[in-house]
Amino acid sequence: MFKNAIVRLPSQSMINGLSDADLGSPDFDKACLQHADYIEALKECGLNVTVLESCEDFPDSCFVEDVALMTPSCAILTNPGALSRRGEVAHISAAVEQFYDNIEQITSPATIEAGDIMMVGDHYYIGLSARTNQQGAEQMIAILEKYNMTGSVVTLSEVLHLKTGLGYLEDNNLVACGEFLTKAEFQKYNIIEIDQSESYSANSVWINGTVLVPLGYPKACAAIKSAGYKVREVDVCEFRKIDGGLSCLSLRF
Ligand code: CIR
Repeated sequence: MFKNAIVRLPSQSMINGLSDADLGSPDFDKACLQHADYIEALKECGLNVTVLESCEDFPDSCFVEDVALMTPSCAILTNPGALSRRGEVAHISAAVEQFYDNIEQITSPATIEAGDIMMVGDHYYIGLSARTNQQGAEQMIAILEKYNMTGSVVTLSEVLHLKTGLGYLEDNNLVACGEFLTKAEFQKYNIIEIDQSESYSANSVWINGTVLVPLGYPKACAAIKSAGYKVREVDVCEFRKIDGGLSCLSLRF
């Protein structure tokens, strides 16, 4: 079960966020309303939500998931592969210190963004992506092992981050799309297949028995409901325009 979440309010500069989406610029005012509803959804799942001020210098800084990995034993500050995002780490550390005594740090030349890390119990799958390199994965695994946890590497080629196409819903259930459907390491899970036409919804998030699903993906919603979960839809279409999904918008621990 998770108790806490940290989020950061979107900055007006989000219109300049990194994007391959080709969906136009986000509407800042709509994004703020969507973000407020996202916070509400986290609270409905029983989380205490720490809301950090927006950070204009960093257009992608509302995607706090990428700059820290919060485990039950320690927090690990990352070293984002996107240079424009590296400075976000210094801005999250004070908030992380409020909750953790054990704080570790990934250092260059290793790079890693925690959107590439999926937790399954005390094991962490780490995607090698354009943002996360082999050294990043190795440093992360060494830190996890120091705290009696484990990690393994997953290759990916079709999506930005591992969790762009994959999400663990606890109870041995995964939502997965595209290249992740056939990977050998995931065949031991019950895979809830996300249709390619709804690929964005593969970034759905389990929180304390409820699954947050992005609004507008009816097939995914139905499949997750029929697997027995309570679903809470959240409209994050303005964040999708800069390649952000539901999981990216919070740290949950
Ligand atoms: C980026 O490209 O870094 C942001 N525009 C989106 C980050 C999304 N984060 C995530 O998938 N964990």
